[in-house]
Amino acid sequence: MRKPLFRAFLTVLLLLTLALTGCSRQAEEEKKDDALLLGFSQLGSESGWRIGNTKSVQEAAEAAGIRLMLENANQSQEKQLTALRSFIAYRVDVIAFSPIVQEGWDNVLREAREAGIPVIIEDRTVDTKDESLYAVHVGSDFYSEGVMAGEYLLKKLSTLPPETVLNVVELTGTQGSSPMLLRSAGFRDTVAKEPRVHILDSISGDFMISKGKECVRLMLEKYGTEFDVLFSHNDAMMYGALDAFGEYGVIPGRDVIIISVDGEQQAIDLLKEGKVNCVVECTPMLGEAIMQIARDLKDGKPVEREVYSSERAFTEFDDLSQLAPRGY
Ligand code: GZL
Repeated sequence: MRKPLFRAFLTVLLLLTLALTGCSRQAEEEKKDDALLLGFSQLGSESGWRIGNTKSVQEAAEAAGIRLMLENANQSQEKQLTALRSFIAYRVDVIAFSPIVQEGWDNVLREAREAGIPVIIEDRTVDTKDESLYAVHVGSDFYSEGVMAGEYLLKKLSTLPPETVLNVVELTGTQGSSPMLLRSAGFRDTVAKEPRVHILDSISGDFMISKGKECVRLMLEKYGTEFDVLFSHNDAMMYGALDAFGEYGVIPGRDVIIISVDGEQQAIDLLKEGKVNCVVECTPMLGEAIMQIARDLKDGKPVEREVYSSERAFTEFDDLSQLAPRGY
C-alpha cells in the first residue's frame, strides 16, 4: 500500500479508536451516574449503636454500587428536616432516614410523596395517620425488647427469696423517640403483673453516656440503697451508670441488677464479667436491608411494609462462651 494512503488509513483508525474509547468511558460515566442515588439522614452519633448503624449503611451502599448522600443531624430534628428537603430538591431516587422523634414528619413526607420520591424509615419510627407517606419501615420491634427486659427481671426475681421486692429505676432514651416509648411500655406491661416489682422512678439520659452518668448520680442521691434495679434503654447510658455506681461504691450486677438494651460488644463483655445481668439485642446492621429495599422501590417491585430484625436477650443465665463478636 502506498505510504501516504497507509498513513491516512492509520490516522482514521486512530481517530476511530479514540472516539470509541471516549464513548465507552462516557457510557461508563452515564451508567455510573445512572447508579441509584440514596439520600440518607442519620440522626446523630450519640452511641456505639448509632455509629454501627451509620457504618452498616455506608458499607452496604458501597457493596451495592449505590451512591449515598449522607447527612448527620447531630441530634437535631430541624437539621433532619433540612437534609430531607435538600434530598427532595436534589431529586434523589430514594430517601432513607432514622427519625430522632416520632412526631413532626408529615409535611416533609408529603413533599417527598409529591416529588415522587419513595421513603424508607430505618431504625426508629414516625407517628403518622397517613400510611401513604412512607413505603417501608425496617428496624427493631422496640416493644418486644422491653418485654424481653421485663421477662428477664421476672426470671431473676424467681431466683431470689420470696419476700424480695425489687425497686426499679428506669433510665430512658430520647424523650418522644419510638425506642424510648416502646421499650418502656413493653417493660412496664410485663412487670405490671408482679406486685413485688415497683418502678421507683424514670429519668431521661437521652441515650448518652454523660447524661446516663448524671442521672444515676441523681438517683443514688435520691434513693440510696432503695435502688435495686437499673433498666437502661441503651448500652451507652448504662456505661455512664456504671461509672456513677463506682463513685458511690455500689457493685453493679450484684448490689444493683443491671438491664440494658443494644447488645454492643462492650456490653456483652460486661455481662460476661458479671457487671451487667441482662443485655437485650437491638441490631444496628440494617444497611443491607435498606439497599435491597431501595433497589426494589426504584425498580417498581413490591416491598413489605414492615421489616423487623429478629432479636434476643443475653442474660446471666445463658452460656455466652460461643457468642460471635457483635461487630458494633
Ligand atoms: C434503637 C436506636 C437507639 C439505640 C441507641 O434502634 O434508635 O438509638 O438503642 C441509639 O443506642 O441512640
